Amino acid sequence: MIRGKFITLEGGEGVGKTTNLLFIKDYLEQHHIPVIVTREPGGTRLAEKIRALLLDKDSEAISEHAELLLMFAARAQHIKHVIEPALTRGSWVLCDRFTDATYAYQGGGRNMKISTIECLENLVQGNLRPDLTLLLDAPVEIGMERARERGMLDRFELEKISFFEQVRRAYLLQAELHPERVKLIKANQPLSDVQRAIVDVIRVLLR
Ligand code: Z5A
Repeated sequence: MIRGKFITLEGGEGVGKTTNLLFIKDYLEQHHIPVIVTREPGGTRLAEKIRALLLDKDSEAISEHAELLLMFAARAQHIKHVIEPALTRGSWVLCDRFTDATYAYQGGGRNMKISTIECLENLVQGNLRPDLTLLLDAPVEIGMERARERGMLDRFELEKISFFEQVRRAYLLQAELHPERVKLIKANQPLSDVQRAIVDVIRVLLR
């Protein structure tokens, strides 16, 4: 059995990850590729409970270390019960956020040590890394405006604009550090143009 490909979608608030994930799923299915769609934090029953704890804006103040460890606890469950089994049976996995989000939010946004994140990444993931990461990038205000229009904001979405600027910079750094894996897509253009750029990148994986 040929192992499936692991594709992640990344970017700040409201850049269009969820919208484009469904578009990519349809595109792959049209090419007869078995695919599952999942998300982080989340993707299993336990990991979804951890997600609810992490996004709850009314919880007690969550320490930075607790936040980081909860992200990786959810990820460990997700990898073991969803991602690895799917890849092994030949299915492709499309995941709404993965560890680049940890480098961006906990590393960039919260200023946590990159070496600590790397250590947890190696512990929890072993050799598992995405085959392709689509980084949807747009000025922070555009994404925040889209998120605001959607209504209720979660614990992360209540952060200050400077936090999201740091997140964006950290994401762009990930693209610089891993140019072979992380492909930058301009997300502040009409959806049809965003999707054309996505197809150009995905097509290469299909060859
Ligand atoms: N987090 C973390 O800190 N560390 C980690 O390791 C991980 C996550 C994995 C939950 O993520 C939070 O967890 C997240 C980071 C943290 N914090 N926040 N915030 P999430 O993925 O669930 O949350 P999100 O970023 O807020 O996702 P989102 O708001 O759902 O955004 P999106 O999926 O990128 O956008 P969308 O729903 O597809 O689109 C938003 C709207 O814009 C929608 O109405 C679309 O129709 C519209 N849209 C999309 N594209 C376009 C274009 N091109 N033009 C015009 N309108 C558009």
